[in-house]
Amino acid sequence: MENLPGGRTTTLPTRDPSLPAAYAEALEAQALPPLWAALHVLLPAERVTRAVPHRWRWRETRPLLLEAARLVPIALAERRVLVLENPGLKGTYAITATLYAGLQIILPGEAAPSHHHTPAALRLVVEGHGAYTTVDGVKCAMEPGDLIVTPPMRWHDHGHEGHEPVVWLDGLDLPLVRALDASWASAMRPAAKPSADIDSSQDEFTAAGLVPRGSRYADTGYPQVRWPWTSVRRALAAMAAAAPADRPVALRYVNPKTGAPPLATLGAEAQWLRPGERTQASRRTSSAVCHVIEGRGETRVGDAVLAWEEGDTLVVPPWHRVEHRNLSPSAPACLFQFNDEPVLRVLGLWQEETAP
Ligand code: 1HN
Repeated sequence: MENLPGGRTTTLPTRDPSLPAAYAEALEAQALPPLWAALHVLLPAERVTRAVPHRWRWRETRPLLLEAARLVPIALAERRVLVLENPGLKGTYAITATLYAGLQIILPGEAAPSHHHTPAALRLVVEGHGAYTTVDGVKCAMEPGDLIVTPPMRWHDHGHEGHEPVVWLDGLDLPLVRALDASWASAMRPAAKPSADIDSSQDEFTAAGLVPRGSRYADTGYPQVRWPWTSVRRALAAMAAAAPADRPVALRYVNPKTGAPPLATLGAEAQWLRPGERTQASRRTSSAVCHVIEGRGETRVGDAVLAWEEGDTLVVPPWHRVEHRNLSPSAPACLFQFNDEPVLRVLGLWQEETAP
């Protein structure tokens, strides 16, 4: 895998210098570039990405978020977010060619107004208590480690009834949707009172393998929009207690009625690393954003070794070999990730290679 500036969005060669000048000009005048001038850039012999492995340390991003909350009124920003922009993709607001990630902060009493848009979004709560996101009228509590999804074109807003700043990680398919020229958002409007004060993870989807015969929630195609961290952690711990030591302990978040990814374009997973565990190296054609929910360790991504602790976020560009290590001799580590795997799969492009 190469992190080349020859990647996707740079301008392609359109001229063959060996052609007679008059002919080359005629081609240009007719908007007819010769394919052979660019064929091996369009179809490289080795996979190419401009995205590079990178880590954002929570101890560095946190004070900058708190400062944003002092400097920028929510009414002005609408969404108070510092974007995790890949250093190889400057000026794109993208963390990989397809994925967007940002850290959003909201203060007690603040409200981020309601809107809807074509990109799909998910939120993973990093710190703080008492905030909520309302998705299509359903009020979803936001506690540390909780995952909330806002599918395309669903109204959503954020509020805060607690006493300390709340920060979450936003993940969107925005660069992908922009590449499709399909990015659009409604105007903002003040949040309406939620129609349901709790979400289905609290009353209808409380146990794996059970789905309600009839639901009190509107049938939106997304029966579950919140996955509380307490449930996910309990499931990981049970799996870790039973699994052989050489089996990875990882769970995929799915639509509980269909088993499909939680969003058409975005997959999400939680992984439990036992004390001292080192995962088998593997690479995938999908890209991913990993967030440390608890613990400390290091991850090799391609040639980079990124040390991490609670609250840190890492980016894994496509086809980069990944190997996680929990550096604690006594405590587990929990990593969350979101990825574009569903897109690669539906296009027939998903591949994984595990080192022997
Ligand atoms: C968005 O709608 C939110 O609703 C956060 O909280 C981040 C980044 C790009 C586009 C839309 C939100 C976003 C976003």
